[in-house]
Order: sequence, then C-alpha cells, then structure tokens
Amino acid sequence: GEETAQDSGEPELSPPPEIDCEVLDGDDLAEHTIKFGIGLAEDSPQGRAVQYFGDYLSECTDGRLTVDLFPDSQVGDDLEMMSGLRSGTLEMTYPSTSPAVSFVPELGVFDLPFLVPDTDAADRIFDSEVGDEMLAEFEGSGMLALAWGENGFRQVTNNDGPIESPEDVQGLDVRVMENEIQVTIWEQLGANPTTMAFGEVFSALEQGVVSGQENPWVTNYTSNFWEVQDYGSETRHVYTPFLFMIGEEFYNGLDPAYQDLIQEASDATSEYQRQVAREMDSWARDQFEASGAEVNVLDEDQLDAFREATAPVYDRWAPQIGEELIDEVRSVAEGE
Ligand code: TK8
Repeated sequence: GEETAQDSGEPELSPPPEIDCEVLDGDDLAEHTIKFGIGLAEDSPQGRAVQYFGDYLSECTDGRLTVDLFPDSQVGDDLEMMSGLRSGTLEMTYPSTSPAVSFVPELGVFDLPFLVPDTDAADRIFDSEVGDEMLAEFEGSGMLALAWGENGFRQVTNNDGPIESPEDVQGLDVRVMENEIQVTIWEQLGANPTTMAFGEVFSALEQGVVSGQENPWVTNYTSNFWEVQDYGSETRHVYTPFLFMIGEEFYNGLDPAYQDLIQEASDATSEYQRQVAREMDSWARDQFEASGAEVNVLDEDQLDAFREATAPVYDRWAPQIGEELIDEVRSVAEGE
C-alpha cells in the first residue's frame, strides 16, 4: 500500500463504566502482579479494556492487585499464551475463540459464516445460558473463561484487488486463524488459505508470503495492516468473540474476596470492551482508508452471494459442532 501519514486522531469514546467497589484492605491480603498478554495493540479495544481492568483491580484493592499488560503478541500468540496460563508463566490472556476450539469444540459455532447477524445478537448469545455454559466448559482445562469479549465482524484485506464477489477471492493467498472451520470457509470459496498465528501476519503480508488476511476494522487499523495492504473489503463474513481468561490454578489459589472482585471486574470489562469495539469500528474503517488503502463495503446482494457460496461449510461442520447447539445459538441470536 501507499503509505501516507495518517490522521493521528483519537476515536471519540464514551467513558468506561464507573468503578464502584468497597476497597478490600486487610493485612492478610497478598499482593499480586497479574501478567496479562494480548495479541493486539495497546490502543485496540482489547488493550484499552485490559487497562480498565487493571485500574479496576488496583482501585478496589488499594494497589494490592495490579495488571502488567504485554500487547502485540510480545509474550506469545493466542495458543502460546493459553499454554502459559496452564503452566503458570502467565496469569491472564484474551484470545479469539477460534484457536480455543481445541479445548472447547462447542466454540466452533462462532466460526460458522454469517451466523451472528449484528452486535445485538452477539450480546444476546453472550448473556444467555448457552453463553454461560460455553464459558464454563473450560473448568478443569487449566484455564477459566471469566467473560466474553468482542473481536467482531471480520473483513478481508489484500493486495490483489477489491473483493466484491466470491469470484474475487478465487486463488487468493489468504492467512486464516488456526482453526479448521475457517480453513473450510476459504477453501469453499476457492481461495488458498494458510493458517498462521496472529503475531506473524504483519510480516507475512509485508514479505508477500500471503496477499491477504481477514480481521475486524479495529484490528486491521490498530495492527497497522494498512501499511502493507492496498485493499479492504467489508465482507462481515464471520463474527468472532474473544475470551477473557485466567489461569485456573492461579485463580483457585487467590483469596475468595479477590476471586469475587476479579469476576466483577471481568464483567464490567466485558461491557466496556464491547462498547469500545463498537464505537471504534467505523472510525477504524475510515482511518484504514485515510491511511491510503482502498475500501469497499458490500451491499446486501453482494453479501448474499457470499452467504450462498459458504453455506456448505454448515453441512461439513454441523455434525462436529452439534446441530442442536447451532439451532440453540441461532434462536438466541434471533431473540426467540
Ligand atoms: C489476536 C487474535 C486476533 C484474531 C486473529 O491475538 O488471529 O486474526 O482475530 O484478534 O486473537
């Protein structure tokens, strides 16, 4: 892409939810620094949410609990950071659900194309019983999922040309997440998908190992993909969540008052992170475009062509994910 100095403006964001707690104090309460690793940038919704979470904990413990944020895959990629939680080298992380399906196969429901129509539907799923059940599935895995987050609607960026129809992605060398359902989507479209950890994507694009990748606008912008991509196309082909995770052994070893506080702070952070992600989405698209990339937004007819072309992904994966679960998630999404 042609690099231009982009407008370094900040997005306009609503204030975070008020931190409302009785400060935990007592000489018996230990001090902990929570190492929190994330794949995305400090100024992404994910990074901003972890900073809020850190403020929450330290304010409510008079500085006894603090958070040390390691952004940009500095301490590993999603799968490595999850291993870190299990082995105790890292306390918390915020991975996408897609690489976490090896622990909880039900999460594969979120890899199905065009399942979640809008963010209200995402909230209904997250705040439902089936949403709680999916998070609870991690118990015993060495990691606990405390809350949902929004990764968001994924949009394709690449260097071949604007994507308006399934024909446009035929033969496209595209990086996808480490998840077999994602691979099937792109194979079904006739593209040439390569799985790769997120931390390697920028240099793979820069070096031309792949021509494209797909992520929400906030990531496409805050991870600087505009520097190495000429085109961005709003395809919304799949909505993927984040998981707000903590090491199980670490959590179980904490004072019960800390455990309650961490759960409460996680819930507030989940609310805040979703708010920030939504407030930054179209801003990030504009920034991506203002940085010198060409952007196109698909209309309903164009999206229908993608819906139709990717429909066989359901037939292929529904038996593994579970037909019943898919139906349940769909009806919750529709508000039934
Ligand atoms: C960041 C990833 C990222 C995801 C991906 O750690 O891998 O493309 O969308 O957000 O989880």
